[in-house]
Amino acid sequence: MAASEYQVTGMTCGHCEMSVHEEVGGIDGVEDVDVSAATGKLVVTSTEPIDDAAVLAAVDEAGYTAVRC
Ligand SMILES: [Cu+2]
Repeated sequence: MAASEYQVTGMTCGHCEMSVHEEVGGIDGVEDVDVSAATGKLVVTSTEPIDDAAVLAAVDEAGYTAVRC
């Protein structure tokens, strides 16, 4: 199990959290997604170390911008 942390900008509410959760949760190997619009914190738990580029692309797909912490 591996956990990676990211900082997301642009989220304002629960719907934003859900969009990010859905997109990131769709990545292969992702077990759990913890995302907070209040702090912008995104923690991705995965079976294997996750590809940062895949997470950043998924967040971008949801309409937000993320950087690896
Ligand atoms: Cu929102």
